Amino acid sequence: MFYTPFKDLRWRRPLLFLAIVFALASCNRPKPASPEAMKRFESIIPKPVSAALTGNAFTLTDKTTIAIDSPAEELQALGRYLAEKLKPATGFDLPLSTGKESSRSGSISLRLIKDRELGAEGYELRIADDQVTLSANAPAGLFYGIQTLRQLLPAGIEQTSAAKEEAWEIATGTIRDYPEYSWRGSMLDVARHFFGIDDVRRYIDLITFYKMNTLHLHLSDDQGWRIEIKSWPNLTSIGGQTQVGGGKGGFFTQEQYKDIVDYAKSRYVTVIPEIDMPGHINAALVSYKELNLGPAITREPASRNPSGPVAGKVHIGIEVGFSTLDVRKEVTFKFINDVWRELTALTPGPYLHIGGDEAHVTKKPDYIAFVNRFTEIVKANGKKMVGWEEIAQGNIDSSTVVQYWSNQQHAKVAAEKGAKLIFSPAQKVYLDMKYDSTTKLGLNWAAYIEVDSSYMWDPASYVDGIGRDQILGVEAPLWSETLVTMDDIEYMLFPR
Ligand code: TNX
Repeated sequence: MFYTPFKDLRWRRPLLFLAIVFALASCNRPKPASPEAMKRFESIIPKPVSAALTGNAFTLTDKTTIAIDSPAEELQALGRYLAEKLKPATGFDLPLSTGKESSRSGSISLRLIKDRELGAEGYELRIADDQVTLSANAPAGLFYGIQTLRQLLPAGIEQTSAAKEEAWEIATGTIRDYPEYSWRGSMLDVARHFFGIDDVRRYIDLITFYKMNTLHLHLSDDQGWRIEIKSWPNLTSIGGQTQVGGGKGGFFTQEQYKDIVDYAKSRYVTVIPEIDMPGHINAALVSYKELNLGPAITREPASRNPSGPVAGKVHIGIEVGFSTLDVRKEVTFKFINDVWRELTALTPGPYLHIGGDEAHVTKKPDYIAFVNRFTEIVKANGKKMVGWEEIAQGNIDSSTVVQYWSNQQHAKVAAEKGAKLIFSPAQKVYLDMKYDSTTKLGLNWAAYIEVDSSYMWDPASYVDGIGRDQILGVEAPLWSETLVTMDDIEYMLFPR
């Protein structure tokens, strides 16, 4: 006979006890985080204010729930957004539940709190091995916390169809984050080459993954006019019909543009419309001859044409600085007023961007008078004016936002006049600059911009005498002279 401890009563009790302890321990025992999960935790872009690992892992499964502490529609929409983002790759249909008690083991809970330090866009993400808690003062903060959560999961989570992942693991710990600047933007040039609403939506999704909140759309330039203006229909029926290289161009109807603005809003992005004036305006000059002062395409300083204005020729090249509105004519201001009245009606955000760059053939006094008059037009529309750095030459004040791109002198003058600045130094953040001399797309007039160079600079110490208080934020423009497809866009955008 063998000796069987289970039949021996003296053994039965302690063994049973051990079995129970073991069973309990193995189901509650936190799983240590994998090195990959810890690495993701430490590589969030942009870098959070603080991120402290605690060493274990939370695993997303088909049993995970999304718990929302309030029935408010905006929070419910954020819950749905999170579920939608997690579904394609995992195949999980994570249910939403509402109410404070719904936050429990196995949930990712979203809640509003009061935490002064986090401000309007900050969040705190606490990841325990059995539960994730995302807290913020306002919905925007929860939205940014969700972006962090996406970055913490294995990269496969971004696939649009079922991904092979052994475990959807997130390292445990606490992340607290809030932005250094309120204007975190990118500009997309839809004028040189036209990009339609699906591309713009995707662009919005891409920039929000990195917590950007501003999309500046460059809606007009010499080569094309891209937004329907009902009172001046030729702008799109003539001025919108081509692009660099002579392709077919295109434009947004006002309905489509509204869709973009609404979509952006659902992603906590403000759209800034730019109509570039008084230069970069050939597409409008081609559309309406009364706006011209002379032959539209000339590299000579513009002079009044004695025989009256003539419509220009379409421009499909990439040279800049040759066109100007005739800013001494009232019809020009009727045009400007009509355009901005219609665009203001499509713009819930506070800013209108008037361009103002490289007006090389506008006489200087005319340019200054133009900027000054524009200040009034923008105010009359109840908005704030944004313009490229050259507008610093006009009577600007603290309500004006000046976008610095190349000339530090203009930036300094703007700061002295009390204006706020957006920093877009071409040598650092012009995403249309080539990475190096072998890059097939892009230009190189400002610099070759390698990835490290685009990261290694600090706006607050970039221009002598301009500190953080005067800087509203940073914006990376993507000019599209050489970009034709969404793939081209993404190649230049990432990883910079
Ligand atoms: C300069 S930056 C421009 C654009 C060009 C860009 C190309 C600025 C305000 N004007 O018109 O597209 O360079 O890099």
